[in-house]
Amino acid sequence: MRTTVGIIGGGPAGLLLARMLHRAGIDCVVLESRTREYVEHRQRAGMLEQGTVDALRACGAAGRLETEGLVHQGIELRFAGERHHIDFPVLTGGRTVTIYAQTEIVKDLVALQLAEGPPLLFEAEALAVEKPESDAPVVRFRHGGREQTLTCEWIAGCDGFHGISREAFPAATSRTYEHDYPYSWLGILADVPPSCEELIYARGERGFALHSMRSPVVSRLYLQVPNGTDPDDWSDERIWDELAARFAIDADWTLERGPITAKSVTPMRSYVHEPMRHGRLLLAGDAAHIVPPTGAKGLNLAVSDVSLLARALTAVHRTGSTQLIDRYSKLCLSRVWQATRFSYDMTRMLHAQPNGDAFESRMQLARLRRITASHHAAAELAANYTGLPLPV
Ligand code: RFL
Ligand code: PHB
Repeated sequence: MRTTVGIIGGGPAGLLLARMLHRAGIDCVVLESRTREYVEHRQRAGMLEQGTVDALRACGAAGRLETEGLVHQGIELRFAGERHHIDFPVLTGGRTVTIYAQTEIVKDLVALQLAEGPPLLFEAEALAVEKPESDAPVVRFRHGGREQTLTCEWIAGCDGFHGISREAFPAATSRTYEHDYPYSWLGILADVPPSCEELIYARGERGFALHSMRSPVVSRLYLQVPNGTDPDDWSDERIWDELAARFAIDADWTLERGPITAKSVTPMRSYVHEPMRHGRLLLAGDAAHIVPPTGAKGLNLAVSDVSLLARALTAVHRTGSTQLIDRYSKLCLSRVWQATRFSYDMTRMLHAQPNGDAFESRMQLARLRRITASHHAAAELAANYTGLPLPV
């Protein structure tokens, strides 16, 4: 098989890149190791920056998002028994965020791709990227029980944190930066209307909790738990009791409970691989970097990476100019490091230290007090949360 751009991974990064390239008249093939059913039901992100919504809209993939997405004007910070509203439009000159599940974005992009787009192969596992330094790099993959090759002009490694694309970077030129946090998130989906109109980020001595949502009738909630926690150790009743305790405030407010339909534990980690390009192989999304979910940046970074990548590949295709491709890694990484910093700060500000460090606890409260007392400090949070502009 031959194509212009071989895309490894059919998550949000790979699928959106394929859509953007298709709209630009560039052919590509997407190889996804899992089944369609699996990728469409993997529970993950839900908060979209305005730039992410704009990118989906610009490539004709926002039809359902326009009607089903929930536009949010801010978030609520809870601490010390108090609630504080952070008003995004006021603080950012009109920006908002949208709640629309990653599963739904993936379903929308898969449907478009199968109907109109270039080939998308499920259960096609990339085994290796070969000759990335040459003009004709190759993806070796297994599909339908046999090994095949896909010869490309460019290869996009969109295969997530556990993918194989990064392995094709020579050790001598790769640098990785990592930070593991001493806690995880227990996430649940529940068939109950959200008990709030906007997301609640709650900090307390019992640990962090987040109230998010998927629709007017489905809630998504998270609890800070120790690393290594087995979700089966948490009965539904224990989860609701702990959530209610962590969200408790002095005012009258009740957390509505309902049947829990999914439960999982996610460790918290920051990771960045530099550079994001080697020869004709370009990384995008979780394949190159991951952030803890407290800043809600992972999916949004995947979208900004592929927006830059599609722009760069389109320039090569139309004019032969490699100027943007040559700057791809540097441009992405500047935004990646800003999102890494923001996610780190949010995580450190909101999670209880497992060792109960009283000084850290006071520092967290001082940071939160500053944000709720100062327009400048709140505007800084709002600018980062709603998304920094794409670098030019
Ligand atoms: P993905 O989604 O991991 O997709 C990679 C795809 O590549 C496939 N693959 C292969 N295919 C072929 N051959 C191989 N050898 C392959 N190896 C892997 C995989 O099957 C998969 O389909 O990466 P992508 O596309 O870069 O997208 C990144 C996002 O999924 C991720 O950053 C977000 O989900 C992170 N995240 C959040 N991001 C946000 O922006 N806002 C949020 O609110 C948010 N909440 C979250 C999150 C992640 C979470 N977890 C579970 C880590 C909440 C949670 C709990
Ligand atoms: C989610 O809705 O899953 C979500 C929202 C905000 C976050 C993390 C996860 O910071």
